[in-house]
Amino acid sequence: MTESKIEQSYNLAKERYAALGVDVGQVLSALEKVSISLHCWQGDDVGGFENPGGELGGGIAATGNYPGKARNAEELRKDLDVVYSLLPGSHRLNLHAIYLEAGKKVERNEIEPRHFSAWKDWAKTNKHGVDFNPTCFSHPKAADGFTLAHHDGSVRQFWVEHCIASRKIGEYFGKELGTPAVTNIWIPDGYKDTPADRQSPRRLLLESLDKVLAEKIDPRYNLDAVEPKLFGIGSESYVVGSMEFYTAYALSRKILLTLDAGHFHPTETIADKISSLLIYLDQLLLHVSRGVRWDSDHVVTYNDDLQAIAQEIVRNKALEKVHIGLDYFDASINRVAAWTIGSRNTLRALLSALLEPQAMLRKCETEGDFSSRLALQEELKTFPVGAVWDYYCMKQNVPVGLDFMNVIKDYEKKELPKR
Ligand code: RNT
Ligand code: ZN
Repeated sequence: MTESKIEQSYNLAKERYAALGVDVGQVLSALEKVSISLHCWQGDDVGGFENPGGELGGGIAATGNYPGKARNAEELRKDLDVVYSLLPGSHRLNLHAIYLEAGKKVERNEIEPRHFSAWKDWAKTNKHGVDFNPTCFSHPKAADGFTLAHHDGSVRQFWVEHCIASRKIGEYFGKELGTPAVTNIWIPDGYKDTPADRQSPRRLLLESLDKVLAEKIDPRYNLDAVEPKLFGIGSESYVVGSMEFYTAYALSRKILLTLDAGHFHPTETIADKISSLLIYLDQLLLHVSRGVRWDSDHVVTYNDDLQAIAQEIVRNKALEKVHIGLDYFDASINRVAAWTIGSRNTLRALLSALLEPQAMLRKCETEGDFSSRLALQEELKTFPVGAVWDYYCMKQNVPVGLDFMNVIKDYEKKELPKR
């Protein structure tokens, strides 16, 4: 498509939205400010660089064997640079502790900011904020599926120390980059089969988390989050860190709660949780993901769930309260494409939500005119959001439409055979 055609379509679209009282120019400046946090672990199937050939374990799994996964941090950054170049706007990176560059084996409870200095330099140069995660899986001390809630106090202590070290790394990124890191704790702890005692591990988890959070860190540098889950691989019957546990925990400790779209019953969506939680919690972290039958972490597609999440963030005026991260790992397709497609979809869903004629819809609702509300909601589904998206991409100097795939195909030809 030529520039003038993109512009023409945009102008027509703009008129359609203006007729509903929506100022598209304002919408685009709001979208420009949105920064989503790209999960480093899509690039190497959650392997990390702690020890070469380390096995992924702990209730999550990446499936597929598409060639070309990043084998070291340099390759991962190179891949990420391509992804960021295909996304309109300026975005963050979500880093896991196992992506350290230490040059030798460092125990998880001994990781330090200096092991992440190359990431910091890269983030600074490219103006990416960084978020962080302790890695409480893929480790001998997590092999029986328990970490912070382990019945053995010495194992718990090890993971407490790892989480404390991780918060300090979050703080370091926050200070260095001038934007707070959200340090998110997810642990796999749970049982495959019916437990005899559901409460004791939860009491231990509470105790461990309180130790992790004992030291106050300036929220300008680091924000803490906890991520609940209903079930995992090997923890089908019971997960210690459930939604109820962590909601109450986050609320009582004034930290963030993380909602992962794949962590609930298959028909339960996280979108409807946002408005309630934001009445009580100041901020949330999202792991935008797509479960298929189970928490399978498929690439985020432009489906109803994603649109509902975006709508809830926008309708609650919560773009500054909801940190939007992605969380999936598909090893069956080009990993740069997986990142790019999911990120572009998330941004496009936010655009679509921002383009909603909220005043009109709410008016129908308060007047009890539900037929008009439904008619408008349905009409909006085929409104020309794509024309606005294309124009936005053009203005942001990133590929329009499918052109991003040409860049990825070229990169794949040049770079991936070397791996
Ligand atoms: C696992 C959680 C967690 C992980 C990442 C790698 O079920 O979703 O967020 O996916 O920490
Ligand atoms: Zn997650």
